[in-house]
Amino acid sequence: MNAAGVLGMNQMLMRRVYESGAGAVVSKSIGPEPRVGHENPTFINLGYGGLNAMGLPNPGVEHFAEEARQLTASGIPLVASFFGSTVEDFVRVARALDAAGADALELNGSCPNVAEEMGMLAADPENLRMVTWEVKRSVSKPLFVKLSPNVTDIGEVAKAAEEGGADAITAVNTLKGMVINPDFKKPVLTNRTGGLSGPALKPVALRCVWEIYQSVGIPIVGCGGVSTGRDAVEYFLAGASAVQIGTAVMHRGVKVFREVCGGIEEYMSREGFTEVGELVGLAHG
Ligand code: RRO
Repeated sequence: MNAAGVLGMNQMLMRRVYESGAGAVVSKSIGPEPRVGHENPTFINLGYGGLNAMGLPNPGVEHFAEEARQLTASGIPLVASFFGSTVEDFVRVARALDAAGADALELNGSCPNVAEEMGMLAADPENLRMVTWEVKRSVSKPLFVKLSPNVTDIGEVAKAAEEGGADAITAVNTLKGMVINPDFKKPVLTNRTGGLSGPALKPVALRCVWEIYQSVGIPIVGCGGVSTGRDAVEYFLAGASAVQIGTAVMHRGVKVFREVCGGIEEYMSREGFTEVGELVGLAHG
């Protein structure tokens, strides 16, 4: 899959992701109302990763539902990412995306770039359990819960999501960071802080998947710095059953999906595996 936030704003872009070899597509996180997001600069290419503070720009659920309908009518599997600032918001947006034909929903409780009440639901296990529960009982589709690496015990947070009824965990969102320009003596991003993604995030995200695998029984979708087949295999060995690709799409374009799939196949045939499932969690012994 593509990671939420990358080529997920409309059905034409998501169609392109699917036609480029992704098994399913993930939307940008959709909220109750349209949002323009933060002012530029909102993205810095650090070479070893990206730092973004987009600020949840999205067309709002009413508009996006139409994009979702058009996409799913052609049989393309859609995971609709969504957020809210209250439980009622989360439930309302999730229900609308469910009704619009999304095949699964990804609850984003982990954006590092907005005010606390909207961003870091996934830092509080109790709250996350409750919101997951309320959403799960309101929708008919599988519910993924996307977690933040900016927590002390991600296993505990994942457990709370599982207890709330999550069908899968997506791990992880971006790691909070910042860049200061010494000439201007100011943070570069308008938002000051942002979320670190790409290769720099990979060891952290992989460790998160490892810990989550030891703490829950539901499937894990790995996300953070995947750009080759070998990266994806590392995630499978740590316990993920699928991966999402974000920053690498920005650097290498949509061809990265086929290249990663090809790399996974190459590894599997060389090592004598026939199904990805055989790799899942293997590094735990
Ligand atoms: O839009 C963003 O600033 C953003 C979101 Br919603 C998120 O979940 N993760 C991220 O790094 N940026």
